[in-house]
Amino acid sequence: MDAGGALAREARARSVAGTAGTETLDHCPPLHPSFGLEITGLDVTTWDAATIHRCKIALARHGVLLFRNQFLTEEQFADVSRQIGNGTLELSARSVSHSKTCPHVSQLTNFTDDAGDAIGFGDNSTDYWHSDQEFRVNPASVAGLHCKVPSPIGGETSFASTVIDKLDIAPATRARIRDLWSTRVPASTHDHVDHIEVCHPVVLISPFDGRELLYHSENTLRFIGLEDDEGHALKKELLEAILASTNIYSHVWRPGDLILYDNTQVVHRREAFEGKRWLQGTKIFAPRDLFAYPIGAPFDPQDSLPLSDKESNHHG
Ligand SMILES: O=C(O)CCC(=O)C(=O)O
Ligand SMILES: [Fe+2]
Repeated sequence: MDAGGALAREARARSVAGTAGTETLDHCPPLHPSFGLEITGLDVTTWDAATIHRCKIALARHGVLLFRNQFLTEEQFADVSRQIGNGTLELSARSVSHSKTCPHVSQLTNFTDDAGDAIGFGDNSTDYWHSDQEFRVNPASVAGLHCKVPSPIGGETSFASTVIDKLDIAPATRARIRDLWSTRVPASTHDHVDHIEVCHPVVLISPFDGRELLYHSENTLRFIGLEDDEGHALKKELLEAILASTNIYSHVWRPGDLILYDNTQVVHRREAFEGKRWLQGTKIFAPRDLFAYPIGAPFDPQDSLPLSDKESNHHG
């Protein structure tokens, strides 16, 4: 048997294994001891179907994927986002951020055009821990961020895992939240979404591996069926568990970084920054066989008591 033939057979076997999803990317370096992977040695503009499949599995298992040195056009970023999801993207809820040439890519930046007009959403007053799209009945729950210009000071994006097994939550609380639902409303700057209150389950189940995921953030407005005080206390208890310092990964951006994250496995926020910063974002409908889905419903505020009016102004 010649060496070339053996190598070709091996490559074929590898590619078949990849197609079947048996070859994982789990050897890649973690971003944090309990979640996230940096996928190395890959160009997302030329990845093949088997590699895309392996990346979907890696995202379903690890919650956050980082790819360095991906200098993408807006069209390439939108295509990559469609490929990692179910093929459909959602528009950002802030129309000021819609790219003029590729509206499903949002411009997250304080850069201005030649006339001095904003080219995107540059406000930094909304840096709360959140889950993208949580104010929608049907959230596009996977998201992409692509770095064009990192800020010279600060401006990391921080992620905290919501995988319940890894959180310090008392067993009694864990049992209590299993059948609870909570609500959200859009921010006042969200002009591209219905301004209704929506409810979602507090605990989601990953169809990939059965893990329980906490769908909870600073934007949680009320727990259905709980009184005000009880709701406040529960909100605080759950946030403290998610935001334990050992449960957070803060990403320091470099130009060309691409991050894909599953909003059911992490919450995130932008950290304070100085100077110019330019990220781009996509909101991605996830394949339902691999990712938990926070399918919700409109909620009638007459049915329950609010946590407080002021908390409805948090956002991301
Ligand atoms: O700019 C960032 O670091 C995060 C932006 C973000 O959270 C979003 O667009 O949903
Ligand atoms: Fe976000």
